[in-house]
Amino acid sequence: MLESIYHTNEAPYAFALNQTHLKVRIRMKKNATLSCSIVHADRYHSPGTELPQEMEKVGFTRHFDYYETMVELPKRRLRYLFMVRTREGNDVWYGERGASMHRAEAGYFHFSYICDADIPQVPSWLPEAIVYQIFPDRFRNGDLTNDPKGVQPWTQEDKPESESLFGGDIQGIIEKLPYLAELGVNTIYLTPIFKSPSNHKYDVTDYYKIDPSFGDIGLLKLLKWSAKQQGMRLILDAVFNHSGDQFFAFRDVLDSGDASPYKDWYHVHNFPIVQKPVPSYETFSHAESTMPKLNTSNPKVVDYLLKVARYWIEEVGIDGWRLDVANEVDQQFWRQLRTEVKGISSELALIGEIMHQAGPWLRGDQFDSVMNYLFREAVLDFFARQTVGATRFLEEIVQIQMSYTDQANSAMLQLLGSHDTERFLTSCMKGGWGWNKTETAVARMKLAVCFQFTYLGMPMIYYGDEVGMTGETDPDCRKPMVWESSEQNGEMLALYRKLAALRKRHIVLTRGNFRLWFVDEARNAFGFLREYDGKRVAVIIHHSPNPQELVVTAPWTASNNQLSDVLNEVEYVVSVSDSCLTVQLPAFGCAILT
Ligand code: ARE
Ligand code: CA
Repeated sequence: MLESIYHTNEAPYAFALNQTHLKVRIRMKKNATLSCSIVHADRYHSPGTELPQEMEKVGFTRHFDYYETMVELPKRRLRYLFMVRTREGNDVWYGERGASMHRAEAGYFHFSYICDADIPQVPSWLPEAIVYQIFPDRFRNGDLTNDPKGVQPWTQEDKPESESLFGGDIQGIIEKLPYLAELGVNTIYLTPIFKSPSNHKYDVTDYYKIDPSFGDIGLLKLLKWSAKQQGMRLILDAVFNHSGDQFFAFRDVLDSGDASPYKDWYHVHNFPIVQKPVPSYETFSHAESTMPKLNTSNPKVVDYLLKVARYWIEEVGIDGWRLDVANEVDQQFWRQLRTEVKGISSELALIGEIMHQAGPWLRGDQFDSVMNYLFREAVLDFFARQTVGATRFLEEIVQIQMSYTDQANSAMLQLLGSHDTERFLTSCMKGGWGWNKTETAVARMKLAVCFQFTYLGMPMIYYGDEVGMTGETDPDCRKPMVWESSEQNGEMLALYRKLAALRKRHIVLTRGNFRLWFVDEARNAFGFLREYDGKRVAVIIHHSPNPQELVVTAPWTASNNQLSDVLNEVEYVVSVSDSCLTVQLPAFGCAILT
């Protein structure tokens, strides 16, 4: 197992939590170790003065076990190596020179100094955020007078096409703030609202104007103000990877070609510039001619975009940005954006749109969070597609978690779907056992939502998911919001409200760490604990179509041997003789025990 041991002195294997505490993680071959300790001292103390500190096994993935601990560094400096006890009872030493049976050969890792500026920090409100994503054209039409030409009736019958317009607007969102407050969300994220010819507005014409079919800056200010009255924050979508082809700078390049002062704002392959049949410049995706890619290594472009980011924060007081196509823009640009934005306030949120592994962007110098599509994939596999069992699901969840710092994990935007994907309920209806698909689809989605709301990070609700909306991928997932209560799934809505309320009531559900409690592969069930500041919650997820009685070791010793399930409002008694807990779980049931 020597070759399987891995650690490095940077995130996510070593990262500061504050000026004097360092989180240290190490990975090794699964089931090959009995224990692991970190042996450490201040870097300036003489070698040999290191003391061992036992690490905790915090999780496993398909092939690896992970151990973690928090080391206190009164002087901010650390020298360390690891001592791993193998199943065979041998001691292996592991330091910057590698793994060895001899301590002297292993060398030492150094975490040289915890510099203030390098401590990863996320806005303090992110772990408590419950985010509601709105695609403005489809949420609520609050003002018929601003409707663009060709608006379709607000019904579910006609499938939305790529070009469809439904007339939703900012006034509609303001009107529905009480609905959102009652749902329990505290953060609204709007996909782009700046002037643009499309319904989605990812092809921006003017970064300083609200699209007239949505409203104007006055109305956005009113939205921000009204949301604040209801305790809600507002996040907007920034499209900085590309502009629209109607954007003034690109128009100028189209008009003046090589002579345009804006020609270096883009990546033009050759002049004369052509849009069709194949654009002679870099674009978003394959050849989206209406989305020319901006050259963010041009300081003028950087300056322009940073001013845009600043403007909406200062003028309207928005609480952060979601950054479109974040993984295709240079990281140097994102660092500059962070400096600019955090210079205004460290409480402003920066959330990247990165659908894959996002480690490089989440080390504290670029984003606070990303839209966690990897989480969505894992949840889809287990709850919707049912292609994996409980063990494999947890392995995937742990793998994602172990690739980020604690700070990033606490702020990750956990989504089941978005305006770019099939809706989660639709995936549940397609996946799974051949029988009873439709009936169990809702139950399976509800169970997934229970997990989403009791796990780390910020749960995100894609508008309409809470009332049982269905839809294939873009554009079908963008149907107009269902408002008639007779057409809404009331049980789904009630569950979302309940979970949002529980998250508010139990701080441990937002601030607590995550520890596996048990996995029962045969019953396709698992349990985990969230712990914070002496408070604890235990969650059981039971993904099976049959009601079952589960007997598990009590998650902790309660003084009165009583546990309350705050989701279903039942009381359980822990058997004193064997400290076992017997829980009655309905089909696709969840229990949240305090
Ligand atoms: C339009 C049509 C679509 C059609 C497409 C074809 O609506 O039906 O398939 O054109 O070109 C915006 C609009 C879209 C529009 C698109 C192009 O919202 O409706 O599609 O512009 O005009 C990748 C990127 C990721 C990006 C997705 C869409 O990495 O950044 O593709 N997401 C953002 C926004 C989108 C937005 C844009 C970017 C453009 O959230 O809404 O699209 O500004 C795998 C890959 C991912 C890939 C993903 C695609 O997971 O690994 O990298 O994401 O598939 O789903
Ligand atoms: Ca309207």
